[in-house]
Amino acid sequence: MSTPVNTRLPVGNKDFTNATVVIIGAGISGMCMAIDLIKRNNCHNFVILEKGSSVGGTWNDNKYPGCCCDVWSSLYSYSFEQNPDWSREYPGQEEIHAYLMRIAEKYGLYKYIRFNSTVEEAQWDDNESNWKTSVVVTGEKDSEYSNSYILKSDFLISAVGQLNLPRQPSIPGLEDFQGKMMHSARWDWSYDITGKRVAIIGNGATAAQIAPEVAQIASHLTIYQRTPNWIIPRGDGPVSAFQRALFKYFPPLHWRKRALQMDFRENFHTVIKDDNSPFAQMIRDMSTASMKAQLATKPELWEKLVPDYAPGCKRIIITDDYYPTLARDNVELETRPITHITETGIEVEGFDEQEYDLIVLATGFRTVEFMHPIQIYGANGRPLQDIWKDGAVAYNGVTVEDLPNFGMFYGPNTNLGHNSIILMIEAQSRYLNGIVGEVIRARQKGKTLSLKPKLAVLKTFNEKLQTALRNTSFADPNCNSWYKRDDGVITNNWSGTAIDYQLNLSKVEWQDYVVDGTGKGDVEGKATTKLGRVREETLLSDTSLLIVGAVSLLSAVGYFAARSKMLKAR
Ligand code: NA7
Repeated sequence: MSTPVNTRLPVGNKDFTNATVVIIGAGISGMCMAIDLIKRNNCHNFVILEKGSSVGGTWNDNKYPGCCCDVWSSLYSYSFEQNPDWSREYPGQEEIHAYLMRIAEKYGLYKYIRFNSTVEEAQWDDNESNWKTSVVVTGEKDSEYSNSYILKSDFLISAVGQLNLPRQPSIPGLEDFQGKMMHSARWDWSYDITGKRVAIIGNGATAAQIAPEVAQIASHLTIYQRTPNWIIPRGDGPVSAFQRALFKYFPPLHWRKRALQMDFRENFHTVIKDDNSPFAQMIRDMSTASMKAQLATKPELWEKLVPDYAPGCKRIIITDDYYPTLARDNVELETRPITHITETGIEVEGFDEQEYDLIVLATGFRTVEFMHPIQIYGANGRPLQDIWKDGAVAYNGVTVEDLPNFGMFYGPNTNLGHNSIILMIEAQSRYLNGIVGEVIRARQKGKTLSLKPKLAVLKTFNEKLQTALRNTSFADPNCNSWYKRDDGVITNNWSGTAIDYQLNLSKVEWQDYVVDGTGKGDVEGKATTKLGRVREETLLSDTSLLIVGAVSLLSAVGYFAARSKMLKAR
């Protein structure tokens, strides 16, 4: 029996190297986990280790011109912190980042976060039943106190995301270029593009956002496309002040907007499930028609821009200004393969070099190596590389074979092509907090408790998932994408709808876990813990909504009337 831990106390100076829970990453996932630790488990004894110097994760990393979300703003926020004030239908990076900083402030998360702290390695200790996480302090002044240390914890959470490690393309000569080169996720705003000759390598969601901004100020822009994408209109625009006021004072209207957007996005899953569905055909038709209409003056590009794979196999790009950008006189689309990067420019097959001042690498992220380059060692010192030698697999996308008391957000097979990732993250947080809750209770009693998924359960889960994925548009062999490995195995995406996933994670089946430690008796006999899920889809008919709306309107009017009466009476 060890000393009971007061998990309500935040980690202070004296216990700097001990925490009940360690979370790696202060992005949307890490913040969600932290908020739920406080709200659901009344646990304050945790530390968030963040490599960067701000919260926001991907929304702090990606600051390139035009950076915005391709999910509607009303749907791209925590369900418990819906923001009535989004200025646009599709939120820009700065607005999302500001929203996340506000949330961190509101929930008092800053006191738990250690910025400029890079996790290099984490090892599970079978004897002590805890994780030992090696942290390197990269902040110059902070490292004067100590430039590295080991942080012990009962539970370890990875919230590093799938899109955090920029991918440098393997193009010969990449290192030789003497001009300016930057990856989209490391944008240098001190570099002035005005009047410059710019190349963008890649034409994915990121390039489609950068190109329209760069084209307006650069003297010349060439976009190097390897594979065309299905592109559909975005229909972006400002959210009027009137609409925002309505959302602020009558939240049910905002909930309704979000629920309708959720319904629409969930229906979009048909495209992924059935490549021959009318919805999939509609995407093909809409994409081709809008491309031809917007590029009426450049018919020579048409054939190059129509994909030969199923819509949804690669991420469908949602934009209003990509084709108009290609129509500009100072913009060129290059589809011949790049052979070489020289000191001054780029060479393509059978053609001389084009010279550039700036090369933008919009070449995506290292997505299939989850958590890379962090070294993880689980039970009996087993390295994660060995556990995942046949590819990354996690039970429900969150817990991993031979990694006791470990949970991950946005892990293997939890990405979506059709809906907001925040829906998945909230479900993961609920589920992981259900598991962590038991470990916390054990620690409060001075006991140890460790949980890891049973191998047989994990295998069955993954086989079912992979069977379903083989029948989705993601699996179309005519396309490569960041959703899958080179051998075609889809390691990143979920097969079903967001609701299917939420339902999967709405309960913890304790029989799915191998339980160990002095507190195992409290968990072993348990059957199921129901956690529920956040219902995002439309719940109320229009009539019920009208009644709810009328009641809130009357309450608001009543409140203001009573308030002004009181003020007058003073
Ligand atoms: P993506 O979607 O992975 O796109 C990367 C792009 O870079 C894509 O067009 C690639 O062509 C291209 N690429 C990658 N390597 C090379 C080389 N070596 N030569 C030429 N072209 C190359 O990344 P994004 O940043 O656009 O988007 C990632 C996600 O972030 C997005 O889905 C949103 O969810 C947010 P390819 O298509 O592979 O032929």
